[in-house]
Amino acid sequence: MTAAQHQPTAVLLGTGIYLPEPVISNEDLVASFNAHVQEWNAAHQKDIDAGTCVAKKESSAAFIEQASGIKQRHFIERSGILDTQRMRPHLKPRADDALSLAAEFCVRAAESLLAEHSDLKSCIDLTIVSCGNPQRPYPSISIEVQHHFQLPGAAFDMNAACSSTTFGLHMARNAILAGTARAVLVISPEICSAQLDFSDRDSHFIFGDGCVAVLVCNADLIKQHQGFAILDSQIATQYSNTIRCNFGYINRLEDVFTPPFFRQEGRKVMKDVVPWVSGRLIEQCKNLGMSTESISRLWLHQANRYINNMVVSRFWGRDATAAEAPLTLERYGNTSSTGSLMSFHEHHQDLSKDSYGLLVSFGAGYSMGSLLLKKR
Ligand code: CO8
Repeated sequence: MTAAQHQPTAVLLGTGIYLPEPVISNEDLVASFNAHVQEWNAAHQKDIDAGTCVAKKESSAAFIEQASGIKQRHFIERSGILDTQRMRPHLKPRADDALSLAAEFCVRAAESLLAEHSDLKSCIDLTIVSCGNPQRPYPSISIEVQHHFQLPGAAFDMNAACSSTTFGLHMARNAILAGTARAVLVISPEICSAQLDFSDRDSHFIFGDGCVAVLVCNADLIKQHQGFAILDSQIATQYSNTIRCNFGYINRLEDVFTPPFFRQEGRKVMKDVVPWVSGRLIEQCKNLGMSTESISRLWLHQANRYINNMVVSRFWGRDATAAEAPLTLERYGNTSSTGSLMSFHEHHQDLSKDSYGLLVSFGAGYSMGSLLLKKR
């Protein structure tokens, strides 16, 4: 093949993850939530008795584990969340010239990855910070991170909700295939505790905080046996209001302030997600001329154990082993766009050379991203 015919291949070379140290178990979370309910109901007793207000119901650790599979999650801080008078983490203000919280998440997730591949640092032509829970509009967190690591090239932030990481990887692969970047760093800092209403029984247990970093590069830069080749990348969207967060600049213009937290119609989401995601994955394999049995592993978005089990059983037409579709949500909760990469980070070493796996996200929007990976 001549140099002109040479087709670049994008390789997922490595990943790094960061989880803040504090952990909140279902039991801790429910104890504080139920104390809040008792205080709230006592304060609103007159209205409850008059029928002008509905008493709040208590939460249950057993329900949470049974309905979602989640047992605990990591957060930036415990005491503020568990304080019934506050119900949100404490965060000390930082000076403008100090590393911001989201950038700190990025640095902690990426530092060992970059140390391991220090020879490639000068080839990182693009840094993408892609997440569903951004800290601020500007200056871009990605530029702050680029500056911190003294990386060349350009940087930008993007958001595709829980599909932010796979959409970021899609952009990274495209840049490598187009020859506009030799290597791309994609990082997803998800500070979910900031947009979660810890006084809402339906959603107080869902999320956790965490960050993933991924280094993608042109195969020509590295040794043959390293990483996973990204052979295909698909993204898709379909408008839906079932998962929504209205936080934004214009909230302060509204006369009646409605707290702009995460909210969802959980049952409807569950009904929509399973056929959409499994159908698209089966179609992706078909279009690539592959059988679903040739896929050894599904690294899926980590929202709910049942969703994943149902997607997996439709995809393969059978139940799968825990190793075929590994879960991390038990320990980390739903860490938004980082979930499938958390699963990949912890569960890829055992795959043999030439094994195939699909890295899959699904999220608000709706949005879905799926990348076909082949172990080199
Ligand atoms: N404690 C005790 N009981 C509770 C609690 C609680 N905290 N919450 C609800 N209940 C009770 C309800 O009151 C209800 O009781 P009753 O039947 O007497 O009225 C009963 O439990 C059942 O309530 P729900 O129907 O609300 O509970 P579910 O079984 O549906 O479980 C979940 C709730 C776990 C939130 C579930 O609906 C779910 O996971 N849905 C999927 C959506 C999801 O995973 N969201 C996560 C965040 S968004 C995201 O990550 C993207 C995901 C998918 C994207 C889709 C792309 C196409």
